[in-house]
Amino acid sequence: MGKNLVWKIIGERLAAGGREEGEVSLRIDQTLTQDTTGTMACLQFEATGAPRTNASRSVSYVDHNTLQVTFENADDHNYLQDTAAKYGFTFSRPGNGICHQVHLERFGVPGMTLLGSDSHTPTAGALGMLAMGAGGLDVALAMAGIPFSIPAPRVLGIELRGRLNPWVSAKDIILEILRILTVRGGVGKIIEYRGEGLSSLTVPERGTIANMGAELGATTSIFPSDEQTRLFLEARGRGGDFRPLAADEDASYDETLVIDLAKLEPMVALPHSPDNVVPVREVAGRPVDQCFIGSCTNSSYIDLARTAEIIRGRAVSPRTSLCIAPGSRQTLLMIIRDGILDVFVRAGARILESACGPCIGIGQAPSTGGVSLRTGNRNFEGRSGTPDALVHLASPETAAISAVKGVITDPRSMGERIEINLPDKFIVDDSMIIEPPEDGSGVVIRRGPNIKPLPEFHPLPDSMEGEVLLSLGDNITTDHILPAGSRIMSLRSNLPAISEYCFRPVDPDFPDRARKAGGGFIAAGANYGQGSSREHAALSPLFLGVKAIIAVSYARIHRQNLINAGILPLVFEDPSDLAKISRGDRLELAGLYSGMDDDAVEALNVSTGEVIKTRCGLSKRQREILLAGGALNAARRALEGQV
Ligand code: MIC
Ligand code: SF4
Repeated sequence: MGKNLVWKIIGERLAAGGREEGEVSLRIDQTLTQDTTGTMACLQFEATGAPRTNASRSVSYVDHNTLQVTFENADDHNYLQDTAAKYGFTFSRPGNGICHQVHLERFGVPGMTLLGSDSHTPTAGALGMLAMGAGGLDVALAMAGIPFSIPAPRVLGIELRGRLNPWVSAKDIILEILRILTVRGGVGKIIEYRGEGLSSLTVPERGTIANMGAELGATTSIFPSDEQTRLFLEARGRGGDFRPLAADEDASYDETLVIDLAKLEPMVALPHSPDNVVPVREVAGRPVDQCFIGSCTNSSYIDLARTAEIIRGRAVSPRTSLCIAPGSRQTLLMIIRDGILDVFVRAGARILESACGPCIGIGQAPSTGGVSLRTGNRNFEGRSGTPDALVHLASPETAAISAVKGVITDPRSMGERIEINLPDKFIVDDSMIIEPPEDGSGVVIRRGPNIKPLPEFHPLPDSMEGEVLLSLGDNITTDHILPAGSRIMSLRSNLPAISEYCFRPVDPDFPDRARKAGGGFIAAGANYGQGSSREHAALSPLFLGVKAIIAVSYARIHRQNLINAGILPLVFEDPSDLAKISRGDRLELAGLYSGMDDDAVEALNVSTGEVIKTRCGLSKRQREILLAGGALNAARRALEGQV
């Protein structure tokens, strides 16, 4: 049996472990950070004592909280620019674009590994990279030269057959896959796309699909590097980075799924989950207050060119607001050159900065109870900044025609297909990218008053007791645990201040209660911590005294972030035991050291007298991290040992 592409790349980059060991440690070629996870990543990189990044390229992007509504934000950006110069990172200035779009255009290289402190880093899988999201600390450690570990993945081969019909696009493919597999369907897996249907999908379209693999919970997604990849790189003056890559003809997969592209139709994810997917025709006619075309999922030139052809000569409906954010400055320059921006402005669209913006609640919060139709990847409750907004996710085609009609509209009602001819050459202008000096040792780092030191990390004790602070259901997102939005994101480098918002959407009194109780435990259902890579969703609970979580299951990145922070993530042996833990109960966990070795820890519910069996499922490396009091302590020891 031949090899699939995933294991070929793993084979090339393997530092330790393997399929049998249950974990693989990979050498990381490139890293990316973005501003709202990057300040913490840089503070942690500084704490490792490493003089300069070890990666062949580390890019520090400022693309999330670019509004600078208060000084904290601007201070953070200065800090990031200075750390980039000092430690050898390429710096992408605010306004240069969304990290995942810019990384595809300027830096991604087929066959390389990429680790990014953002859950949508897998977007670069569109180029045949093995690109993974992680907490800032894991990225900091990768920059310090420590390999990155993931559970040995199962590989899901998704075969695409046939060709898409007019008005059906890449977004509809991934929405259909989400409908089939759900937000938990990709956990523990890497998705590898294959089949003859690939040949008609350009790299940015593949990027849309790889991007939303994060919503499936997948470790990452990857496409072969083929003729489309070559064309994409050559059009951007990077033909030299091309390298053909594919699975062996007779490659085997742990699981397979076949999608017939010709059978797909325009799809939409209804509030409040990316897997709540139905065909657009089922909700056609629903009034729309706002449409947003942008985000790292659908903001490339091809997305905007199609949007322009739909709204050319038309006007945005008076009841609807249409906002458009080009994904990168390169795309912005191209749509200026090709007259597309002119079409948008004439139609009455509002043009936003090339940044994340509305996707993460930074501006354009919908009206109370408003219906928003967006081309992004997440429609979690409250994420848009309006707690009761009804956010729907769809393709740029569906969003554009709906903005014109003022109601959700199936783009197939437009009639004949609109053909877009992609330019052979794209404008290359890297003037908002700053390369670091050869020697950054003399750079003095500006640190604003909002940049606070890291918290103290303590080794895991052998026993713990305390109160159950929250008992939660399934699919709790990191937006529930530590919400985003411009105001709260400005506090990402100030743990004491941001912790005041911990669990606010679930229980606004949580920080006070946690402090009064002297910390404690959290119980939760399946897929706890899905969504973002923000390690603040682990660090804030740690800061408020959370010692362990017992859940039915976890999202990969969040579970590792908990371990990195020194919080023990336990799993119910019997998922129905979640019902045996209520808020306010007192728990006792004893014999943790031997329990971790034996993969069996008993939690005594002192309030009810019941004993609840749990598992830890920790690798040797993860046990060591917890015993050392978190990944930073463990890494410092390892790095000292190297000297
Ligand atoms: C997101 O889409 O939720 C974010 C904001 O990009 C996060 C990162 C963050 O919280 O800073 C992510 O996806 O990892
Ligand atoms: Fe930015 Fe939204 Fe993409 Fe996250 S999902 S990186 S907030 S555009």
